[in-house]
Amino acid sequence: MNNHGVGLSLIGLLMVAMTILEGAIAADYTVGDNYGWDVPPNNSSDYYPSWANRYEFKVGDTEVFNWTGNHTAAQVTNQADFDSCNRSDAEIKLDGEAGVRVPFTTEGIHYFICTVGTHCEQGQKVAFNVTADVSSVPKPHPTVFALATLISLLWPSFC
Ligand SMILES: *[C@@H]1O[C@H](CO)[C@@H](O)[C@H](O)[C@H]1NC(C)=O
Ligand SMILES: *[C@@H]1O[C@H](CO)[C@@H](O)[C@H](O)[C@H]1NC(C)=O
Ligand SMILES: *[C@@H]1O[C@H](CO)[C@@H](O)[C@H](O)[C@H]1NC(C)=O
Ligand SMILES: *[C@@H]1O[C@H](CO)[C@@H](O)[C@H](O)[C@H]1NC(C)=O
Ligand SMILES: *[C@@H]1O[C@H](CO)[C@@H](O)[C@H](O)[C@H]1NC(C)=O
Ligand SMILES: *[C@@H]1O[C@H](CO)[C@@H](O)[C@H](O)[C@H]1NC(C)=O
Ligand SMILES: [Cu+2]
Repeated sequence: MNNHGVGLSLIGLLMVAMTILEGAIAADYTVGDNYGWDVPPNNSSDYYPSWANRYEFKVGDTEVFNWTGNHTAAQVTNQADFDSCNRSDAEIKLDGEAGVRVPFTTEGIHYFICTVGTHCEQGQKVAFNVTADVSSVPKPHPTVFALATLISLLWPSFC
């Protein structure tokens, strides 16, 4: 194998490694960060949307609803029910008294509300825009691709 061939194999290896690595990265997100899952300050309807806007949720990620007191994390199926805080088909996810972990297994908008009292009307609701896990659409990471190309170009000068 000549130098160029070695360089090309290296690119291939890096691409495979990167695909495996990206597939392995799944994040946990605590809803509301340190504030947790509660009626937002000042009943702010913008509190959870602006929290959610800071992240890109992927299939394989996990949401952690963390709370003290009397709340639920309940999934509703559509935007109309979410907007109107319609609890009638809400699927309550509970895993103990103080919180629940919800892994995202599918793409799409995932809607959650609290079904206690008027908490939902007071802004305790959150929608996640969940997109495909990058590992299901394998493509080289731009940085690694650039690095691999650079290494392959410089390879002869290493010898
Ligand atoms: C709540 O609203 C009051 C009055 O508008 C404001 O002074 C205060 O900073 C707000 N608190 C939060 C946490 O947004
Ligand atoms: C939040 O909503 C509740 C119920 O509607 C109301 O009693 C309370 O005064 C509101 N709090 C603020 C800070 O607007
Ligand atoms: C959940 O909230 C409690 C306080 O209510 C805090 O001590 C704990 O660190 C939080 N857990 C996570 C995962 O954020
Ligand atoms: C609430 O959801 C239920 C079940 O999906 C539906 O039958 C009902 O019409 C909804 N109510 C409103 C006000 O949208
Ligand atoms: C929590 O709130 C619900 C109303 O949504 C009520 O039925 C229930 O008794 C409350 N639980 C506690 C422990 O306060
Ligand atoms: C969800 O995210 C995707 C990818 O970022 C975007 O194309 C789409 O418009 C978003 N959907 C909504 C309803 O925000
Ligand atoms: Cu609540």
